[in-house]
Amino acid sequence: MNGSSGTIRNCLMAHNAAGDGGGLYLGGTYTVENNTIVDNSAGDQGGGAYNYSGSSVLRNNIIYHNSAARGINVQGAFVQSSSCIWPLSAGAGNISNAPAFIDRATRDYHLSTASDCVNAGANQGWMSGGSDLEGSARIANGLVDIGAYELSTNIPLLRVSSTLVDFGQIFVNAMKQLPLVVRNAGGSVLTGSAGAVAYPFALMSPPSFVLGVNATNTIIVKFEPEDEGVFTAALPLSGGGDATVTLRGATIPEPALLLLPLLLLGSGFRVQEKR
Ligand SMILES: [Ca+2]
Repeated sequence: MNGSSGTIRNCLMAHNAAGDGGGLYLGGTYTVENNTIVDNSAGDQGGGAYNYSGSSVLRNNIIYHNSAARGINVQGAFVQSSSCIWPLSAGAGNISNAPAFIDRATRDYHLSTASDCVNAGANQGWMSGGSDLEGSARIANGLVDIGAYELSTNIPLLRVSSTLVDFGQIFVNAMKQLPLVVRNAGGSVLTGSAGAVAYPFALMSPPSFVLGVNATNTIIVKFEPEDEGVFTAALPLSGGGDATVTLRGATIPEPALLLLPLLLLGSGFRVQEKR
């Protein structure tokens, strides 16, 4: 589409090829929202989408797994927000993790429950009473999903603030605590729990949690090594699709060992003073 304006909404554009703009070629001022633009290729610019002139809005789109010589997924003037596009661009709500489709190999581009695109879009006025690509309600579970398909099952979805809790280095026999926030990104109550973790890590808060829609719970994890070394352990979380968080920490040498070379150096100076 060239030299004009308009809205492109709720479309799947996949497995196309072009010189520029493998999935979508624009030249103008468009609003591009809630589309899934994947597995396209461009010989030159913009494997997923290319804007030749003007500036277009990209909102709530998945533009991923495309290829091009320049701009693997997107090239040209776009204002991006609440979209799943690699590489990550500035703009509110953008994410860059892979979209986690049901089965990309068989071209099933529905979102899986593990997808970070679920409930990660920005709601718009047209969505109230509106539908997605398949005619399902455009908003399920209170928030619109990124992409053309809404995950309509009304299930709890567990999300963690980070898949890695890194304690860095502390002294042997020292102790450090860090928080991990779990959230229910789904549309019904989540009943979950944190499993046991191995030494030298331990949970400092109750392992079980019940989360309403969009509610959070903070799990406190302790790192208290009694031996030197580098430690990793898995923190398994159950409920809402489950998740596993990696715990990592290491020790730094005992203070006495650090001071030993300084003490030897100091005694050397005293010997010289005697002469
Ligand atoms: Ca949703």
